[in-house]
Amino acid sequence: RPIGMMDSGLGGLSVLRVLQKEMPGESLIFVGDQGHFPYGTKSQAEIRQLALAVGRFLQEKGAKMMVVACNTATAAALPTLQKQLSIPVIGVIKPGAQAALASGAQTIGVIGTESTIKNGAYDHAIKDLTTANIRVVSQAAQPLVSIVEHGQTGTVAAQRTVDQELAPLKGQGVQTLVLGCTHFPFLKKEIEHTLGPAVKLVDPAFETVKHVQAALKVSDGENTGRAPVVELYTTGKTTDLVNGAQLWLGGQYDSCSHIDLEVT
Ligand code: DGN
Repeated sequence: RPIGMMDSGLGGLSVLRVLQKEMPGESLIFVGDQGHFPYGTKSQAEIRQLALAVGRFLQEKGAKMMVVACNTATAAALPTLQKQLSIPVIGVIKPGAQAALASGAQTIGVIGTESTIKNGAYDHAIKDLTTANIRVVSQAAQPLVSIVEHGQTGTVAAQRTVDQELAPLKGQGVQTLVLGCTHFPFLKKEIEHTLGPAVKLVDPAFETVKHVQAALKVSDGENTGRAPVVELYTTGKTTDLVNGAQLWLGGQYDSCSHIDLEVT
């Protein structure tokens, strides 16, 4: 059975590409809820409703697990999804917080969508994991999401926007910065250029995939011997997801289809 994944858009592909590399035998079903993009400016209740609709779709498709490859949806909906779905659900925030703490930083910066930062999800996750006196400096950087979604990375305008959005983090003593939105690893070069080599960037995808591996080792002994299949679905335009998958997965997928979700 496949592993199900979701995001509001292309950001989730930054988690999918790591999963594909680390677990090449797994079939994957990815839903980009691009018809409802962006999640980052919606209310917690709306995000919960949408994430649950995607979760139900993945479950009906036979997914054995749901990876919420979206910080905004993880922050707003993880406990709801875990309660309402019968498959295990893994988010990106606890893994991201663990990876940030493992870097040994005393001052951790977090950038994310408006919703993730307002929710304080990383502050809580970090405080839950340690009693050490860690300073967390959070900064919403919502405009960076659209740059990635609209294929504008690597442009002068992208660099200018990253410079502007991250300016408040400068001079705050940030040693490690969590890319707390799955769209942001696709702007890694621009972010490195703005902050310089002294700031370590954490992409939660790597630790998230370790959580997936650990969960499957316990719950799944499956090995069908069949070639893995990667299916992409979008609630928006298929061309948008196809273009993203071409750019960020190097075209490594089998199909891309449009779906309408039943949002209740
Ligand atoms: N990729 C989503 C996240 O990790 O938060 C961004 C959601 C959005 O605003 N589109």
